[in-house]
Amino acid sequence: MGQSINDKRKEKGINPRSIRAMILGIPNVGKSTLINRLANKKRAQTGDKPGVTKKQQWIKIQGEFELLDTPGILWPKFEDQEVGYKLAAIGSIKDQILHLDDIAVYVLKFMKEHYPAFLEDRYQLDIEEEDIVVWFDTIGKKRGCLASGGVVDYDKTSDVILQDLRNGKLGNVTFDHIDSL
Ligand SMILES: Nc1nc2c(ncn2[C@@H]2O[C@H](COP(=O)(O)OP(=O)(O)OP(=O)(O)O)[C@@H](O)[C@H]2O)c(=O)[nH]1
Ligand SMILES: [Mg+2]
Repeated sequence: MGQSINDKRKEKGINPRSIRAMILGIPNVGKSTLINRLANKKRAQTGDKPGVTKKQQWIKIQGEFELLDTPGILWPKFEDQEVGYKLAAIGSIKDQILHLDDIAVYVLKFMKEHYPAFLEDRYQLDIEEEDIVVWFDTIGKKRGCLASGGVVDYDKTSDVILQDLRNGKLGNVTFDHIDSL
């Protein structure tokens, strides 16, 4: 598209213009990483949490091609609570403003329905168990999430479950299936 514009400018004797495009999307999905990869240089800051890019930044890719890195954005209100849980689970919402135990419970229930074998593999859970607290106890003990007195620390356990999910330790999980869109 840019080439044809620049060809016309050239015919008229006007200097070519840089081709500029904007990269945008929800937080923490790899926008800045992609731009760095295309630029072949670490120009944009990246990190495994949302809100790493704080302001817009033009980055030269090659020749007369530039990409605008932008801070991740979310829409103001989630029409469906489940959308919020999914975005929280994948790390697109700051953990500090979430109840991580709620998110971890959502993840476990989702995995029970869609990926039971992954849960059995990683934590050797009894998939038929109805009481989610028993699962938390099993995972907490297995992963060393213990408070003084040897009781399971549910906050730490929630954190471990989310880290395992985000690091791919629970397997390749997708929260949106084509048939559910
Ligand atoms: N496994 C994997 N991790 C990736 C990939 N792309 C990015 N990441 C990681 O995902 C995390 C987020 O990457 P960023 O590039 O900072 O994401 P962003 O979309 O710019 O995030 P904000 O600026 O916070 O909106 C970083 O820890 C990256 O290393 C990928 O293709 N695969
Ligand atoms: Mg970024």
